[in-house]
Amino acid sequence: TTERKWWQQAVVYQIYPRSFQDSNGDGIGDIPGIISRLDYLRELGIDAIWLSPVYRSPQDDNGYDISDYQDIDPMFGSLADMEELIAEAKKRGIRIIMDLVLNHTSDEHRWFQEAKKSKDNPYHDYYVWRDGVEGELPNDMEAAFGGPAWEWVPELKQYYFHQFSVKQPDLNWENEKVRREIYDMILWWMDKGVGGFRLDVIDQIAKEPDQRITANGPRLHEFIQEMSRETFQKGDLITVGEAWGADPERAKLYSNPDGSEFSMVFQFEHIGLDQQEGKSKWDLAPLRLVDLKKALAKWQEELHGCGWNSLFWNNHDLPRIVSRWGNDKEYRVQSAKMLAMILHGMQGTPYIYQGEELGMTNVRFPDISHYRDIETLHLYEERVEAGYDEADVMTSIYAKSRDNARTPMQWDGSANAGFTAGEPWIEVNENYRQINAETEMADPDSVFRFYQKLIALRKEYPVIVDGKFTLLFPEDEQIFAYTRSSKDSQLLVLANFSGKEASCSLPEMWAEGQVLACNYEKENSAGEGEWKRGHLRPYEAVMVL
Ligand code: TEU
Ligand code: CA
Repeated sequence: TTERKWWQQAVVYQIYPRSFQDSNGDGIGDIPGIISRLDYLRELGIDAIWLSPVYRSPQDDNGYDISDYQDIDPMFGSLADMEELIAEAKKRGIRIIMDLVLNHTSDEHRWFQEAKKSKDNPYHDYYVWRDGVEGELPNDMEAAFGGPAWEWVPELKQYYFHQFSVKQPDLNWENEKVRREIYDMILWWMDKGVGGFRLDVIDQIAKEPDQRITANGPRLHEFIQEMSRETFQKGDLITVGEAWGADPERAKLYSNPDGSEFSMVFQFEHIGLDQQEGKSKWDLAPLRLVDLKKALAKWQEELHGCGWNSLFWNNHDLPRIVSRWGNDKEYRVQSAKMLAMILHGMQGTPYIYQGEELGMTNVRFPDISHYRDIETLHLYEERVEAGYDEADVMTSIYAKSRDNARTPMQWDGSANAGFTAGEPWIEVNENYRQINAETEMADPDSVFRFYQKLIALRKEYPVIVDGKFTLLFPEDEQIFAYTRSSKDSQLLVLANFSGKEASCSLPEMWAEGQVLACNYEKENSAGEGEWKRGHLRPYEAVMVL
């Protein structure tokens, strides 16, 4: 068997810098702010921080439009601040994972500024161009944030291709000069001591726009294996690719234990389960637990022993899980803990998104003027103009806007939740007086303390890292239960995913067992969860060894 890698036992925390901690009163989170919160993260017990982009950027897509990969945007601080963060985190046993956006740059990147000067400029073929006639698009492909995927440049009588905003021109990975520049940049960050990389929309770097192929192009794994050989494999890094188009077969290549590509990928099969078939995330449909269990179980079974899963409910693009699939009203604490246990009991590397460990919820701003995200604003414009009922559009936005994840981190009950002394770039969720880190850390039965316990359990019980996953009661519509088994140890995770009482007849072997964690147990009691009688209270969850 291949020896265990450090990131197979690690837990990663994602920081969205703009919303984490402001240190200079401009209402925008920054790197010195993150440094001031490293002790909080050490207390939580995490091993690495995935930092959403802090590079120089015009901020059209909040930093996922990079204009200089080797400089820090002044709004977040300086390269010296970045080097201090790496050093301070290292002192606390925490690695820094940088977010690499390699599918596209900002149109303000010097490469694009050069490329659009002329067709024979040495940088022209760093991007994807098509000759054409104004008003006659090369094809009818759409960009993710609205409008066509082709933008006309009159001086060149050409269109350039952009899968995201018009200010995010796609890079041409067929050009080996592009690949070489990217590899040199990655090695430069590795020399600075970063512990890993998250690769933005990495399955979209191999594309064939004329065939309308925008992901999983024929050369994808060739490019990834070359990048891995030329850079990652020269260090002891964690690398995680964002791959919306991944399936288990592809993931076996991405997360091959031989290290030829990445450590793992973010796949999104479970994330797409509460939307109408063949439509967008804004076209809501209720989640069916049986579908969720089937999707997650498939990934657990298919990658066991021949790949590696990432485990996540949240990120900066997703609504907050306690509002999405838990109950953020009368069962906020119980359901947040239940969701955490289901995720952290599975095989893979768990990711915690800032505020998830506090049970932070979605936001409901009074109207669209309070929203900031380019994707949300485009959606509103598009659907209201198309005649959708404005209340229905807001219902979709309340459920799925990326701003649900981007309201400021709630540190305490003081003004702006302690996030900033100035005007925050986006308003703080008004429930910050009840839900904040200070309150959570003072309460032994808080969501924070439960996450802390789950993280510690992963370090203490090898079966949580290595054990084979087996789903129980696959057709039950309330209970999510599974076992993890290794040669000398068995673990049971048993959870009521619903707000109503549930019961099940547990296999006899589970009549006894040590309760490692239960979300109804009071920290200071030896309380036995109700699970022995196979009876589960609303959102009750228990982990038994
Ligand atoms: O996201 C990829 C992506 O496709 C998402 O934008 C997704 O489509 C959407 O958020 C959910 O509908 C990555 C980054 O995570 C995202 O923040 C960037 O906006 C995007 O790439 C472009 O870089
Ligand atoms: Ca700031």
